[in-house]
Amino acid sequence: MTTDNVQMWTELGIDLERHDTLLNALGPIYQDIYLSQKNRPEGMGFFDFVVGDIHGIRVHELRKHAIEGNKVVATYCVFVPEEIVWAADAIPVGLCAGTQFSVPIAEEVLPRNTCALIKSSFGFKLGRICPYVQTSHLIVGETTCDGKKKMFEILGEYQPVYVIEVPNKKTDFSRKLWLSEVIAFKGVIERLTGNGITADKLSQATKLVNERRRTLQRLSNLRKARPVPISGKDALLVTQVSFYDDATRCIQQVNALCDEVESRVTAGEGVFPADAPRILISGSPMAIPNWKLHHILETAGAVVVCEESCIGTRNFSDLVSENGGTVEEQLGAIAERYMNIHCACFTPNDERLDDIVRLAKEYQVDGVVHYNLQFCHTYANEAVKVERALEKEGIPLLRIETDYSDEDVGQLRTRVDAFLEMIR
Ligand code: BJ8
Repeated sequence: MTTDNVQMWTELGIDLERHDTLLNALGPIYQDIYLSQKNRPEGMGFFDFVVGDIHGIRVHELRKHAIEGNKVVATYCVFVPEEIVWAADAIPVGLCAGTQFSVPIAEEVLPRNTCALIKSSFGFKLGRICPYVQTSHLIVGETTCDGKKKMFEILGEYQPVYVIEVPNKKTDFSRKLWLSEVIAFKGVIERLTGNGITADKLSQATKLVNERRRTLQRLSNLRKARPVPISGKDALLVTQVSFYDDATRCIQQVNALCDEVESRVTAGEGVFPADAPRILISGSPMAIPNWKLHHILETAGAVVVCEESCIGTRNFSDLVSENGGTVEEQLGAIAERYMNIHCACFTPNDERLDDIVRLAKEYQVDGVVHYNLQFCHTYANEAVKVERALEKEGIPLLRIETDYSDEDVGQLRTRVDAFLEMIR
């Protein structure tokens, strides 16, 4: 822990005692879950470094950006069009909300029977333990689920919050509403930054974000190989880091990692035996440092080859069309691309069922694990339809409902073992 960091955290109003406890706990967990893995690609060294310095260099970069008069915009959901933020010379940061540590703090205010992701994110602000939140000038929320949208009202008492309205249906009317929200968001960001968004800036931003999506697609495609050249845990970490690391650096690092992983595929080299059960995880997103389910599966002999979630394919599968010449055309392309995110907040959301079946086939999985954060009603209810869709295709499914605590790890291990036994 450098003096520089401590001074920065103090200036940001961080509760240093709590923060120390959090960082001191993260080290041994990371050692146990990540560094103990065998035969990892060398390119993961960069991502280990980023996690090892999770509240250091990147926060310094954001602070420098802010001190120079620019803005930092924090988000919680892949529905927030980050192209618009980049185009105004602001930096978007996808906030993590994947630790149990901040949950009891949030429960001082929020009801206990709220999903862990919501509680964890709120607890970070309430407990003043996240320097990314503290650095940001605006938090952008969304109306995706009831718990989140009501939490954002309370969060707004602590920090400026703007809520973008995501429709619940995909009708023509909803698409118009969404386009108007995207246009309104552009105005919000222009007012925040004082910078007008031009066609040129928006085009550059679109290309940047698309490029990051392409590199993540590249890594994802490499996981189709048998044997699998990279663990699910490592691939998950790469996506988690991509939410807050500098986009250009991230693209370079992911591409370097992909070059190495590609050579492994050519050499037929894997991190798990070729006959290890291949698993697709589908459901709620897993924010850093939520590695629980991947760790359980991969220490039970299975390998996670794909995530149908907002930390996986939903985040990078689709690109924004780069053909638009005017700002209006570009905003239209952005709105269209984002409406293709098949989140369970939509009704109906049959496209997600199609995605799961398609991905299960493309990645040649032996089974699907439906991951549901406890108290998340949208994904819990949709799991019924996922089950039916997979049953029709003869693809085995295990439904898991859990939170961020370690209390149910033993029970989950038993269920995972039984599932793997069945599909082997
Ligand atoms: S687009 S999945 S990132 S909303 S798990 S907070 S839904 S109660 S996270 Fe999500 Fe955007 Fe959708 Fe993706 Fe609510 Fe459910 Fe909690 Fe959730």
